[in-house]
Amino acid sequence: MEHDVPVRGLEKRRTRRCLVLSVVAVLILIIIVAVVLGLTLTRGSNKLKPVFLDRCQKFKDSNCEEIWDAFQQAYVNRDPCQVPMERYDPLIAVASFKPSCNRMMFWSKTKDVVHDFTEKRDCFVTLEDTLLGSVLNGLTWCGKQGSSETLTTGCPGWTDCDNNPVRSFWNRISARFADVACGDVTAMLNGSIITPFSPTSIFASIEVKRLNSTRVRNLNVVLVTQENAVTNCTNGSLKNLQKELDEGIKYNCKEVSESQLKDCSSHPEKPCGACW
Ligand code: N1C
Repeated sequence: MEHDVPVRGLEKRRTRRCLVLSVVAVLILIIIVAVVLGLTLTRGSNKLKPVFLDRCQKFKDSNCEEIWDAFQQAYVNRDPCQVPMERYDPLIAVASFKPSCNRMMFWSKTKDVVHDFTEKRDCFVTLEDTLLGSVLNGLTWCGKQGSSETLTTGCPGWTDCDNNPVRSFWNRISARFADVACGDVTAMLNGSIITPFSPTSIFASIEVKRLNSTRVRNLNVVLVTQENAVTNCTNGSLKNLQKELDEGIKYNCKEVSESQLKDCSSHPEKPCGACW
C-alpha cells in the first residue's frame, strides 16, 4: 500500500513517454511517405527545359522558347514507344541550319575520337555542332499519356522500342543533316571493330541512303585504326557502303591511326586537309 502512489506515478510517466514516442514515430512515417510520394510523382519531370534553354541560348539569334515548344510537342502526352521520327518535322522546320559544304563530318562508333578531333581543329562540322544536336547531345527525355510533363528518368532505352523519343529524334535530325550535305563529305568509322559500317547504325540506315549525288561529290571515309587494327579499307562492310551510295558520288577510304589524329589535333596550324 505504501508503494501505491509512486508506482502509479511511474506508470503514468511511462504511458506519457510511450505516447510521445508513438506520435514521433507517426510523424516520421508521414514525412517519409510524403517524400517518397513527392519523388515518385515528380519523377525527374520538367528538369530538361532549363538545360535545353541554357544550351540553346549559346546560339545567337535563336528563338529558343519557340524551338522548345516545337520540340516538346513531338512526345508530350504520348506513349513513349509511339513517337515516330516524323513527329519531329515541326522542330526541324523551326530550327533549320545552313549546311557547310565540304566541312560536314559524319561518324559511326567513333563518337569520342571524332569530337576530340573536331573540337581541337576548326575544320569539320558534326551534327553536335548544330543547334539541335548540341542542345540534346547526351540527354534522355520522354512524355507520358495524360500528362504535359517532360520526364528525364524511367524513359524507354535505345533498344526497348524503335519509336522512342530519343532514338526518333536522332533518326530525324541525322536524316536532315544528310539531306543538306554538300560537296566533299567525310565519315570517321571505327577500324577496331569487325563491322565499321554496321547496317543497324544511324550512319548506315539513314545518313548514307540520303546523300544525294546532285549535291554531294565525294564521300571520304577515314577509318580510324589502333596499333592492332582488326580492319582496313578492304573490309567487307565497306563494300556494302559503296553499293549503298547514290550513283555519281565518288568514294574514297583511308586508314588513319588514332595517334596520327592526335598528332594532327595538336598542330592546328596545319591545313585542315593535311591530316590524312
Ligand atoms: O548510329 P550511329 O553511331 O552510326 O550514328 C552516328 C551518326 C553520325 O554521323 C551523326 O550525324 O548519326 C548522327 N548521330 C549523332 O549526331 C549523335 N549524337 C549523339 C547519331 N547519334 C548520335 N548520338 C548518340 O550516339 C545517340 O543517342 C546514339 O545513342 C548514339 C549513336 O552512335 P553510334 O551507334 O556510334
